[in-house]
Amino acid sequence: MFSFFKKSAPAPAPAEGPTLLPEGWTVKPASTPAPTPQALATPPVPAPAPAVVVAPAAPVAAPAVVVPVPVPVPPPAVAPAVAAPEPAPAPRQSWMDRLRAGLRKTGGSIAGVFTGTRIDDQLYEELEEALLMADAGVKATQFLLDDLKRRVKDSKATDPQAVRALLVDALAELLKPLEKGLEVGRFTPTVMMVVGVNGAGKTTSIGKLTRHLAESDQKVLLAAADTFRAAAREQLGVWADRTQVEIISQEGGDPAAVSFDAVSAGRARGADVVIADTAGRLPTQLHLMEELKKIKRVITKAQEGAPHEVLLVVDGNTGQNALNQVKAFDEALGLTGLIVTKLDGTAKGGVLAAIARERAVPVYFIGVGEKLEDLETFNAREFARALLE
Ligand SMILES: Nc1nc2c(ncn2[C@@H]2O[C@H](COP(=O)(O)OP(=O)(O)OP(=O)(O)O)[C@@H](O)[C@H]2O)c(=O)[nH]1
Ligand SMILES: [Mg+2]
Repeated sequence: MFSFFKKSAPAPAPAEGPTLLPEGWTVKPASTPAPTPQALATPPVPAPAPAVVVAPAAPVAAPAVVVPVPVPVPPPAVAPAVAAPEPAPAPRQSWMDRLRAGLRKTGGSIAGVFTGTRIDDQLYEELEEALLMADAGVKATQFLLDDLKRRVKDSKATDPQAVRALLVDALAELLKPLEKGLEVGRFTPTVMMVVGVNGAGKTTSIGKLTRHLAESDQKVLLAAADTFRAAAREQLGVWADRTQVEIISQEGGDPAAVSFDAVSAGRARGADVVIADTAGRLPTQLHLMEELKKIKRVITKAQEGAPHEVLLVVDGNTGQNALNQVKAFDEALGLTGLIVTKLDGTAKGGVLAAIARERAVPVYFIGVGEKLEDLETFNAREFARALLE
């Protein structure tokens, strides 16, 4: 059984202290932006503590305590590493079908390599070409080829279909380090910051994630920290409307201030999860990357140890470019997880292999379409099978 996220018991609460603000940054009760009407009819946010200018605040390590949860939550999504097809529960089976359909373009050209009758140099050359075309990148392609040749030798495989099955094993093993479930419940609230280039699917993915969380009785508060695009707030609102979700927004305001308010409000209102949606930007736009760093710093001022998750949303369609984004955003912000969207209809789904080999940031979710059910947890073997079987 697969669950969309893992709910953990709360970690011991950190000692309450004064609100720490970054250098040059003060928050006075009078200037605290009032929640907009879109912040839904909720009680006013208690003003942050009087401004205390402290620089620089020492980062506080989150307590590394993992407590088993005595709640009826299914175990984390880990598929047994066996070659035999494992029976999947019905919803997961229909996800497998969608995943398979979505990855057909990428998988088709790789699977085509195994239609011959002989295992020879030509097969390996064609496979190398197919993997490179799928944007697996030079390093992962080389790694997979070497690993596959070793497996073929060890198993004494004689027909190309057996080689294909061995490639499933090799790919599943390569992708395994990317498999990690999103965890909520250890911190109250669990604060997530979502970043990425323009149009990657940030807002849509937050909407889907929010629905899943809300349906599991998690109280979610959204920060519309994309203050550039008026439509962004409405877009979030469409998803939020159908749930018990609040949105903190301030059109044209400072995204760091909105994030600060949202985290403060989340704490005051007992939210389980606060998610900040940020505006799209290229990692080469240095001033905009600085702005993201500032949002992250200010979130830490609003809650010690936060943000607990810095999630990068990448468009799987962009192939090797997605890998470059992972590297650049990771260097700037220290990513904790990825959401890889638009794997439907792309011929570049091999990029996950490149990410696994070159910058193994966990992939929490993958998306193969625009609907709620098109975003699901990532499972390495499932992905390898959907791609190659
Ligand atoms: N085919 C497909 N489309 C997707 C997927 N995820 C998101 N989209 C679409 O991608 C488009 C952009 O999505 P947004 O969520 O607005 O992207 P964003 O990253 O928030 O964009 P900005 O805020 O402008 O940077 C929308 O039309 C979404 O419906 C996916 O997995 N597959
Ligand atoms: Mg957006």
